[in-house]
Amino acid sequence: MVRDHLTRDVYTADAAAHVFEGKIYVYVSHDVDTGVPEDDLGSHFDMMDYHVLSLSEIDGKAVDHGVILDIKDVKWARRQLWDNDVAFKDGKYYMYFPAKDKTDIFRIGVAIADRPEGPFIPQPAPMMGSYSIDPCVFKDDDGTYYMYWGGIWGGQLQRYRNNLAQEVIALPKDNEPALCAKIARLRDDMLEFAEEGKDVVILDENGKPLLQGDNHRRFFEASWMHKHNGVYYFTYSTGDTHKLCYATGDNPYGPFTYRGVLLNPVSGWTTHHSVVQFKGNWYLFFHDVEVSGVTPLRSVRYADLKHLPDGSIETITVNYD
Ligand code: FUB
Repeated sequence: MVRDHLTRDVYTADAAAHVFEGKIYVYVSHDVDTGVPEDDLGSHFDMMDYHVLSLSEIDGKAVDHGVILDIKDVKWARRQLWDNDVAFKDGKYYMYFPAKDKTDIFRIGVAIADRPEGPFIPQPAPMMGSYSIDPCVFKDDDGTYYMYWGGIWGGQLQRYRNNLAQEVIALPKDNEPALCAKIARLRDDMLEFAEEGKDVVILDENGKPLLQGDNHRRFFEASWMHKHNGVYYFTYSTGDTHKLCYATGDNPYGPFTYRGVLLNPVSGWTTHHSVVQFKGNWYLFFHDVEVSGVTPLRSVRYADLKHLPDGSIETITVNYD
């Protein structure tokens, strides 16, 4: 069942849903209309703060806890607070967020809170060696935390190879292996990477890496990781083909094998999500633009997610009739 939007009072996107203290907390980008024209770099996603909404019951009313981090408090950041994620460790909540720095390069910052609803206090500088967008932090059963991140086009992933900025900025050719999302283990203090970022490789049915030209299946942005029955599910957006897809593996680093579509295209250009288990059931949180009718102003909603006995996931479709 596809459920209604969490709120119509503010525009919300890029939902990162987690269960903390028995409630679902949905950390969202806060879309606003600042008049920036739409372009292929996503300049119109000109967000300046984050909100978090909570649900005590899956069909309850969402509570908007208001602004939990404001760009004016992030000294290194210039603009565009895009998708964030939050992890809990040893009594503290750690928010990971991308923003463009004073030179218009995306970096990933960390902000810390004592409560799931913030306020989050940013660290004075972004994470060392961080780049691109869409951080997602996954805690494995052994207590290790990993960050997945990256996004092409406006997300600037094509500027880097092997974690190094390139002089010539280009995507791989259509017949070359696709640019991958990145993964790195986090340091025990949660503030920095503990290792170099590695490629999150997605293989096709023949065990070959997906190609850049395979834009109905290759990675674009919006990494998320969840684990079900011991299987690691890497889910992501295909960007210009507007799907959420999933790939499975037997460890957090992969490689992962492409399995199918998780969410068919929704209204609006972007598609971005999270997967969470609450009281024994699984849910997909995502956004569309049914409320506003325009791509830059998105609204988060959610749907039941079903893992099937063969390890696949039932494809979700929003019916706009
Ligand atoms: O919200 C800005 C960007 O749009 C996100 O970082 C992408 O994943 C896409 O949802």
